[in-house]
Amino acid sequence: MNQSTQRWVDEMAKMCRPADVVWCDGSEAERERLLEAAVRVGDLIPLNQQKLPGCFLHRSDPDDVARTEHLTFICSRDKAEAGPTNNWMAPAEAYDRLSKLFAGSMEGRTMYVIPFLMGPPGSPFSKVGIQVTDSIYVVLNMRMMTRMGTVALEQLGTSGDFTRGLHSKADLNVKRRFICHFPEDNTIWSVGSGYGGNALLSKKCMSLRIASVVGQSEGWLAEHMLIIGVESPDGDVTYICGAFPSACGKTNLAMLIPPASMNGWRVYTLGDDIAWLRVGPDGRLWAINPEAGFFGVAPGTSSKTNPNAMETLGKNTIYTNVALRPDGTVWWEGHDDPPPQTALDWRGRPWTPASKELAAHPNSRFTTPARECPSISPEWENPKGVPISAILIGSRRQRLVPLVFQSFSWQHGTFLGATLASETTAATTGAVGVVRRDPMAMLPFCGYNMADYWGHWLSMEKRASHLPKVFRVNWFRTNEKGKFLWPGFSENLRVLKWVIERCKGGGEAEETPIGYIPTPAAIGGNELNVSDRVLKELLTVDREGWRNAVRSQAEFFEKFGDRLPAGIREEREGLTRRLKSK
Ligand code: GTP
Ligand code: SPV
Ligand code: MN
Repeated sequence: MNQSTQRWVDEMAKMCRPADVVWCDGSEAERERLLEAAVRVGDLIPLNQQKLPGCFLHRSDPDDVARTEHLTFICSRDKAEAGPTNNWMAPAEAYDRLSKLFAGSMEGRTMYVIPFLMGPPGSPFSKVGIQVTDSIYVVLNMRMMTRMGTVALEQLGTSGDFTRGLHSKADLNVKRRFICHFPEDNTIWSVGSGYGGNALLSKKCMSLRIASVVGQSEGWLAEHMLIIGVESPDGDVTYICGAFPSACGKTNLAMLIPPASMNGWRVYTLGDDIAWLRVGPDGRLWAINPEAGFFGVAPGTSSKTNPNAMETLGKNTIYTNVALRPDGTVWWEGHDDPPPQTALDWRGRPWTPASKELAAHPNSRFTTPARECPSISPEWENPKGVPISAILIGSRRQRLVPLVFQSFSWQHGTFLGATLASETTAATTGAVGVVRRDPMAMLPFCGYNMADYWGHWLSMEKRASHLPKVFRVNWFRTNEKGKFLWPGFSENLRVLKWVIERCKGGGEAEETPIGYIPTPAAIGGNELNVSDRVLKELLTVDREGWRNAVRSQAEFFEKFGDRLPAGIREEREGLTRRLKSK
């Protein structure tokens, strides 16, 4: 046993005072034991094992169903390091306040020690973390979302270089909930929540908030991005990353199945939420998915929208906050099956189609191993990663933002990312449907000053000779009645096709003040169920609307004062100028 890990675990146990301490090895036998214990303490409900082998349901506390951004803190020594978009607490104060909440918080419970590896074994990209937790649900999720157990300790060897994650459900009281990150100590303390992004410390806490800081100092990027390989009919595979805010379509795009009209095309899944990108010896950006599973949004997932997910979900899956049918199977809004006559809703209360409330929570989720996905890429565990040709930056915008457009340059692409805004979703507590700024889909996940983060993106131009092309996409335009104008899902491949053509020097486009926009002919064609009028609307620049948008960007950028990189200022001036001229 590595001494620094043992010493740290002893220290945490001394503070939390668990009844016992169990080190996880990641074995099958351990999985069986954990599942049994989880069912015994009521963390998991076994589902119909004939219809859903290896599947279980978890109901979380009704006050604990999404990330709580207002209780999430970056605890850097200097407040300015956290920047104006993060909550900040001084490290000494955070340790002091949280120590009091952790003291004795595990009494009568087992403390599980979870060594985990983010990234493929043996990859130069990969990082080790150790999380201690008193939640069996968390252990079982971490077992799917990471490479857990002996494999991580082997990668660590005698090194003390690992992320220290302390987690306790404590009493699950939102008044005593904190998710604190200490980038200077490579440490995360999370108390009072058992929900996904608050409690699976490998995910947003380590792989984005902590990793973004490490990436800045080591010259790489930690991003809230999906990774796919798109095979065109000639057999060539183009790798693409996509940054979309929470619940804005990453998992769906990552598992896309081509529409019948696009014979010979194929999409391979590499990742659905997080990408780590490094400059390779060839001057390109290479990406890995540090995770090993999917923690996906259930509502809206069906054989029509996402058949690959539906197939993956049939076995070895933990469902969180979905509805339970009388036959021991699960259901959610947008499921293949019609609403059940009777069910138990996500809180376990009787539900019928006449009920006013939803059966599944809008942020209900599935946790499932990536390797079981039918579209998983043969390259997904390549220790070198895959070379990225394009980055998509997408969000939910009912108005203004066209279906797709291409940036003029890396600097302009960085500006498109920096000015990203999206309508809020159920993935975080608070109002839904409000437009907010969410740069690079990283607003809740960037572990340091957002202006410095943009500077870091801009600096990639000095580090890499062949950076990906950057595109803005928006699947979510609606008409006056709130109906989606674009069919989305599999038809999004039409957009990817144009993106790939652009990367290879082709693809018909028109130059506009905001970027290159495809001609309707480049996207449309046979069997697309969208009228010419609507397609034109999706690909038109509303100049007046964009002038207003640029004005509102000014207010956001002002928050960053002198730290705002010159490149971002230049792009804003450029856009303003282009929108003025004819
Ligand atoms: P996180 O896991 O929170 O990061 O979310 P995500 O970005 O992976 O989003 P996901 O793919 O799970 O999609 C969220 C919701 O958007 C689901 O209800 C989907 O059905 C819906 N959605 C995804 N793609 C499309 C699309 O192309 N068009 C429309 N209209 N809805 C979509
Ligand atoms: C998101 O909210 O972006 C998610 C789910 O992917 S969570 O793990 O809660 O962050
Ligand atoms: Mn996400």
